[in-house]
Amino acid sequence: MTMKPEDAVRYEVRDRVAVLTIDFPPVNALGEPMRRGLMARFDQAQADPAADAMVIVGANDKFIAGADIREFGLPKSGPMQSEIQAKMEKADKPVVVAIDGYALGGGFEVALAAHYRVAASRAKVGLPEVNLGLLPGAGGTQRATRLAGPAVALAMILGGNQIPAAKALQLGLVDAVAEGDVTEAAIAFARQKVAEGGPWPVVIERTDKVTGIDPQFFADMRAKNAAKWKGMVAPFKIVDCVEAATRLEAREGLVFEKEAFKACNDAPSRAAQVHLFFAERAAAKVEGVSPEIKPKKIRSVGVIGAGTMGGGITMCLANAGLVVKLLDSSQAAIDAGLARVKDNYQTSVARGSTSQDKVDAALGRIETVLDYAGFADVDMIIEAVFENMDVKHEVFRKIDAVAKPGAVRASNTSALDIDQVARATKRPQDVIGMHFFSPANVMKLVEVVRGDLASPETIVTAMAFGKQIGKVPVLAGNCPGFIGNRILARYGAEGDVLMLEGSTPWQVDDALKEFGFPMGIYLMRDMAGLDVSLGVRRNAIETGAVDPDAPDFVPLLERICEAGRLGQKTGAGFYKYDGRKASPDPEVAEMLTRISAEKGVTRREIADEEIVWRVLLAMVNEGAKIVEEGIAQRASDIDVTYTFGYGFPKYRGGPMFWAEQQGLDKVLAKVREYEARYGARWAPAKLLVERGEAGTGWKG
Ligand code: T1G
Repeated sequence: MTMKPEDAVRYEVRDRVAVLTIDFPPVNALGEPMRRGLMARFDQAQADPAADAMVIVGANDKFIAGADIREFGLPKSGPMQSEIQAKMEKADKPVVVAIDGYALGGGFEVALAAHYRVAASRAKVGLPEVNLGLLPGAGGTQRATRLAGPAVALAMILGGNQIPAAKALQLGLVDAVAEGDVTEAAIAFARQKVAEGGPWPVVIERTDKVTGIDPQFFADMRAKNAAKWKGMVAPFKIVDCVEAATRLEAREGLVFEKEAFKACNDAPSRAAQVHLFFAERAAAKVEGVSPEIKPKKIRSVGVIGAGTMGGGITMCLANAGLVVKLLDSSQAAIDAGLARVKDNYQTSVARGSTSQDKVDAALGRIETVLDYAGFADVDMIIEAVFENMDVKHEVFRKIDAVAKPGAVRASNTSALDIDQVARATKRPQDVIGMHFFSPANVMKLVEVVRGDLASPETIVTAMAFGKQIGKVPVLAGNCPGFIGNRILARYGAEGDVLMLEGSTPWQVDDALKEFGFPMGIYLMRDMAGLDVSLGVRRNAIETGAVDPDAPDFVPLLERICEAGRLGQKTGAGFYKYDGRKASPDPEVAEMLTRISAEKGVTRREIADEEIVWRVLLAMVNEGAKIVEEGIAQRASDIDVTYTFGYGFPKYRGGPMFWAEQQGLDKVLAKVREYEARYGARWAPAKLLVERGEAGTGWKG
């Protein structure tokens, strides 16, 4: 039952100021009932002789989260946001918004149509539509530019980030910041403006920030980002709109923006990125666990291993406000690890992505310990030690000796069997995998790996903890490679067969880059170091996951490593290097020719399209198997994993979403074609057969 408009926006008058309180759970999004309520209450305030001014505020300490994303793609009804904004700007009483929590997207666009903006000191404002493949479509590109200038507007809209109130005040995006109750502050502010008398400032009519702008500024912005924005629509349209604000009359600019918004909304990228918005939130939900089971509170964490991963994890935890105790086996190892952490922080400060104050505060939360006894009081312990089961067992036995009962014991292992790790401790129910991705202080994805022995409480605690530290957690079952690396192994093997048949590392990589990946499989391996890939391969051969005698086994990696070529760090790998510059290497092409001959394969020209389809369908088919085996809770979790951890382009929504866009019936037909040509490795997943034959999406 939809909420009645009069309930979505409450009305009262305090000190001759009409206070319109938006209360539209869960985030005060601008859904139809809220828009109707806002319009009705606005007219009421405008006509109310007892009100000399009006304040618009959100209930539950938040203003407005933006347009209601659930309405996208649906026929619009009720008053349009632009109608409400036009009334606000024409009002003959001062309109003040009181912003607490956040004012985002359409929410901040409502604020920009007010005469004044008062923000609580803890509030944040932003125009994050670009994260949905969109742009601010209710005047945000025009009003933000006219209020703060094109440089600030572009940074804010292209970045899609949330700007703290103090910074927003400094940028001119809000007029005042209130330490106390922001509604009271806004009422006082409004009364002050009434006393001063009008006219009241209308942002869209301002010109001081948009005159005399050099058009080269926008051309440079497009050129600088052309590679990064390739395949996307919104970023380019955002630059166009901000540029339009500097050269068109206000109303023309709004029309220009409306057309640009439509182009973004109609593009496939909007559906893809809205899918990811909801998929990311769905991924955080653990199916089949009673809502009675609550996550434990995590306030302090012990990290074992001050290496690259341990250091990155430590930074991530300290940045999230947690007390971190970092342990390693020697003071020298700890000092080296801490030095690396401080270097990383200094790089971030130099880049302007954080402040020295924040870095100092984070460093103040990091303690170093040489003895496990230092972990006696922590709520969680994360080990990031060498990937060897004996080493893990030794570490978990030491944890047992000191950890308080119920402390969560997490392993950062990227491939080992988490149940085998758990069996080494007296409290296997408290053991969970938390597979971070390097660099751990940057990469958003964390795979929470649940073994059979993990308790539901441990699982929900680890998932909530993933969000608490600003990560995107995905729950994974305990199988070789979990979700991400299991799929990587499958499509990496398909890339190898493509090379056996006639392709090259650079052709495969270029085809994937053209599709939208920032980097191809082989360049990525060269950068990680081929000794790492070789170790993974040897492990797969030992466990029987890979058969080196199989006709489709391609020993190119082995031949390259035997030639002492271990990737970028040795100046040669799948590519040859001039410093960091990679280029095709005839030596590798020659190796491939020999391998094809040894295998009796006649090499052929392979089109990029075949490369993309075979690599992507290898991902999709393996992803479907992972879902049907229960290793992933849902198909969209595969999309979250691949877009947040493996470089799959967000504007394509992830491999499973991409497959749905092609049509699962077409995908199934293609996989069956490959199965007929190549045999068992292309046997279609049962889930794909069911959905492909039914012609539905993954959910059925
Ligand atoms: N519309 C509909 N539902 C939304 C929503 C929205 N804008 N934002 C959040 N939700 C749901 C979300 O799916 C989840 O639902 C619940 O609210 C809690 O969300 C014209 C066109 C506001 C910072 O992009 O960034 O305005 O899972 O878990 O961590 O120019 O939600 O409980 O069923 O994220 O406290 C622009 C998107 C829209 C902001 C809160 N605005 N939202 O974070 O809670 S486009 C955005 C967020 C637009 C205009 C254009 C965050 C949050 P469920 P949550 P949170």
